[in-house]
Amino acid sequence: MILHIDMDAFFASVEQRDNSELKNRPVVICGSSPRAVVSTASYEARQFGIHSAMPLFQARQRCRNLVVVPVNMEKYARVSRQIMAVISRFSPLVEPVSIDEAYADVTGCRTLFGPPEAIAMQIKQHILTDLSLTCSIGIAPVKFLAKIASDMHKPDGLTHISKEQMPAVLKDLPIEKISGVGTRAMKQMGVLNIRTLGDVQRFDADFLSRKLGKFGARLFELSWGIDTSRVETRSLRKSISSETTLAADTADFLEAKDILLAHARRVGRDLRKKDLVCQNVAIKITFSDFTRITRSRKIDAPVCSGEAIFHVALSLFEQVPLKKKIRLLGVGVSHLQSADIPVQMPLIPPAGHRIKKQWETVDRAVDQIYEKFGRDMVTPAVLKPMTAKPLAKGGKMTQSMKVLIFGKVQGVFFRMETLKAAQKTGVTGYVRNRADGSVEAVFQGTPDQVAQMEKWCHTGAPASRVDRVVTEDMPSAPDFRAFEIRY
Ligand code: DCP
Ligand code: MG
Repeated sequence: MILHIDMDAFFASVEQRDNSELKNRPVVICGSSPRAVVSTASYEARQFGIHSAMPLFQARQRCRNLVVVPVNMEKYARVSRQIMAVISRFSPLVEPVSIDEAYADVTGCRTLFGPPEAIAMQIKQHILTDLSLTCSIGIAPVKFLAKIASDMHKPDGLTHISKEQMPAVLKDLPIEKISGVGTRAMKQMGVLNIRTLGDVQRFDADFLSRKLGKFGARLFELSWGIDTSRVETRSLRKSISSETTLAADTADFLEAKDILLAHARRVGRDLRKKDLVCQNVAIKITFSDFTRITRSRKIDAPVCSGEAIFHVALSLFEQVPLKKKIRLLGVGVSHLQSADIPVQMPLIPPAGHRIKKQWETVDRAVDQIYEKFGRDMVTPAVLKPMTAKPLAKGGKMTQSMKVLIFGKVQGVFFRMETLKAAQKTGVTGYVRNRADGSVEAVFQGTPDQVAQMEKWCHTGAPASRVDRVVTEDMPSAPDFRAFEIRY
């Protein structure tokens, strides 16, 4: 028998537990940007129709007294480890699947702890008394049904689907309850008039495979209650990803590229921290109208450097026609394996192999600096964070502007001349060449100074031909002390 344990409104319950003022109130846990989305909502907030992934502004519209609490991931990770420790007291076969859920195979634990319901009740009791939190547990002969069962009587539920009850439950089970059903599969099943697993039973395996691919074959098995997946104790994570909702929707390819690089580096760092390598890279884009696409690619040899991940992510990104503005961008990796597993190298190393290895060495060195001195000591020049700074001394208004200059602007010369002009004007910031041949400059100073520099960009240095100048006000002022040339 398999147990699936899932915490109730996890992040919110932890915060309500730790702050008595939040008890019985509609609470959402949310990032801090103005466009943040809800991570989770307390059950009180859910009564207003508020749910995970809902933009905060919408949640506020639904409930005027909503309490917004910032995410404290470290705390939730700590509590998560405590929960997993409780479950592990009852079975050696525990598979944590996310921060707040785990499977436990309790087949061989009857003599020690009693039948599955008794074990589930003890786990619930310990989580309540030791951690002051509630969870919901599903018990079933197979994994996928245990997960469905844990969701049936939330919060604080305990649902047992016995072998005898399985056929009846399967028959009426709506297919959207099965994890892994994407919108495309849903559409195709709609065409076939499939709404429940009972409907799936009307078709044979070949037909479903033809119509729905690999997923069709799995669906066929599930419809008859067959799920051969086991509880995997090795807590190797299946995927690692990093994504952000942008501060403002963008259609700027270069900006998107920088964001992809930042995510790729973060994912690479996570991989190396866990001594893992990946062989599949994916990107996720949500557009301004909330439509979402994902693209992924398997790569020949496992990698763990941010640069290698970025390379694949960028080539995936370049194939996506950008007809709408981007709202969210993310990079993820999967097909993970331990970095220690020896990899068969081809006799002739593939092109770029040496460079790939060099990047891994650079990344590992940077990891060590991070560990020792904190996150922002070393950052690729293109990703230098633009941290908000108070107004300049004396309370003078400062303005920051990013300028992109396209044309035959003759890099070195243009940069030197920009430096001189900027020093003369007294602005701070930087100028640098971009990979596409354009020049990027960021100026910070009084609005007058910035306007002067912007004008200067149009005329440019003598002998340079400026075709197009794109300016953009920057929301936060960068921490510049002088004006510099960046490479
Ligand atoms: N989470 C998140 N963003 C999402 C979904 C979830 O950050 N889009 C986080 C917050 C949740 C936690 O993961 O607290 C666990 O996710 P669940 O789907 O299990 O949701 P909850 O535990 O919050 O609620 P439920 O009682 O429905 O399980
Ligand atoms: Mg949960």
